[in-house]
Formats: sequence, structure tokens, C-alpha cells
Amino acid sequence: MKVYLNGQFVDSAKATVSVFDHGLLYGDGVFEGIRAYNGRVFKLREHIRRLYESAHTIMLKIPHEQEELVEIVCESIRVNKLRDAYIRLVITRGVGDLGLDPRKCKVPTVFAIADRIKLYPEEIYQKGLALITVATQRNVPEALNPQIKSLNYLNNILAKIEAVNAGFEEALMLSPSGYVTECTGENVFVVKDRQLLTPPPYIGVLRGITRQTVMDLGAELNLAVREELLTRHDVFNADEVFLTGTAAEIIPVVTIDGRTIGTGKPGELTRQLSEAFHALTQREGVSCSVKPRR
Ligand code: PXG
Repeated sequence: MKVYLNGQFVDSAKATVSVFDHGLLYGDGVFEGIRAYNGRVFKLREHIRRLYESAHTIMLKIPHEQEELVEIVCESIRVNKLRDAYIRLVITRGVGDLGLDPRKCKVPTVFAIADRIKLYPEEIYQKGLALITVATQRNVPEALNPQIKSLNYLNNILAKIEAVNAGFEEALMLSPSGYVTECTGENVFVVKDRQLLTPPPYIGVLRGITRQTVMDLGAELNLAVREELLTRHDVFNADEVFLTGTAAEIIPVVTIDGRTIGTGKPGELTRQLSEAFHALTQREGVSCSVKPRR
């Protein structure tokens, strides 16, 4: 496998960064997880735009134009001859010294890894997932805004560890006031009386690209789509609950904290949205078979 690293494609074994890189020392950097279907990169420009927004907030200047990053992502799937792929695009503050001052880091580190997509077990799509709420609250936007897709994922990892310790695969994270936020790497949706509801970004969630895609698809299915504050009571009593994310796509949820959601089986609207989502991933996206026009 070839990895893009600071201007060139290198063998994966040689794709290494310095121990003085502040991405490693402090989690000072931003990233995107992107997916290609059948040779086309899904929502690529949306991912690149979000990467620039994350970088802008942390005052990290990406040393490329947006279209150059589009080309780097495309080239990374082309050189590895991948058609269905997962691409991790990362920009760190770069090499500095043993102090967190970002001014010491003169050159950002840029890399892109394109690998085969690791699919979730088919069973969770068929049977649905059991969630547990955890004691670790989602980061508050006033401290570290979850809209910044930063390299600092310990908040999510702590929640994941709690879920796994309790024998569950995924954690539902709450805000300090007890509102539903998101899972460790997925956004949360509720279906209730043909309304499609998801928590608003200000409560502390990533503006997921799959989330936005599903909101658009919900509107096309004539659902009333809204961002709304949700409590545990709301999710326990939903008709359907599902999760969205680039890696996960759409995962039905069938129990939360021991409460059965709806019929206890993946819901009909969840199924319709998944079908519409898969159809979209097959027909949309930036084609990487030829070099895109500048
Ligand atoms: N919330 C959080 C905290 C995330 O990290 C999402 C929601 C979903 O956003 P998108 O834009 O993907 O719909 C994410 C995304 C991984 C992995 O390797 C994680 C994500 C995406 C892709 C891969 O675990 N998180």
C-alpha cells in the first residue's frame, strides 16, 4: 500500500512521522474519514470543506488549495487500485518541540491513507444494535467544540471503553444537562410519527456528512425533518432509532439502556432511508478514474 505523506507517495512501511509531531504529542491536528464507492469518492468536497473549517478554527493553515486535496485523495485511491475504499486524510500542526506552543511548528504534516474499507458485521444491520448511555459526557462546545473534527478523540474513546466494559458495542453520549448528543463515531436519529429528528449541533455534536445526507433523503421521503433537543425519554419512546456515519453508514438501534425501541426490530423508515442512501452512494461522488479538471 502507498501512503501520501508530505508531497509524495511512499510505501506504507516508510510512512512515518516524527515523535516531535504535535499531532502525536498534543492531538493538535484535524482529520476526515472519507469513503469511496465503486471508484467515486462520496461527498468528497463536503469532507474537504469540513476539514478546512476545522483547521480554520484551530488556526492551522492547510498548505494546499481545496482542489489539490481533492486530487491527493483521488490519487491515493488510484495508486492503490481501490474502488471501494476508506480514506483517512490528516493534517497535523507538524514538528515542534516539547512545548504545546503551536508557533514552534513551522510546517504542517499532511497525509492520506487509502485502505480497503473495514465493514461492520452484517449482523448489526440485520438485527440492530443495543446502545448504553455512559457517564462520560460529550465535550461541551464551550470547551472543545465537537464540530471540530480534531485528532483529540479521547472523549469518544473514554465513552467507547465504558460501553465495551459494560458489554455493549456502542455508547450513547449525553450533554451535561442530559440531552442526547451522539455516539462515539456516529450521529443519532429518531423517527417518531413520520418526523425525523436529530440533535442540533449547538448541544455538542459533529455535523456529520452522512447526517446531512440522511436529512436530505428524509425530506425526499416526505418526512418532517428537524434538529431538536432529545432526551433519553424521547429515544426510549421513539418509533425507530438509527445511527449514521461514513464508516457505519446507517445502523438500526433496537434497544437503549434495556428499553426496547419500537418493535424491537430495525424499523421500516430506517430500511427505506438505508436503501435510498445506498442507491445514492452508487450514483454520486467525485469520479477518480480520470484526473479531475482543475
Ligand atoms: N460523530 C462523530 C464524533 C464522528 O467522529 C460522525 C459523527 C459521523 O460523521 P460523518 O461525517 O462520517 O457522517 C463521526 C465520524 C472511524 C471513523 O474510523 C469515524 C468517523 C468516520 C469515519 C470513520 O471510526 N467518525
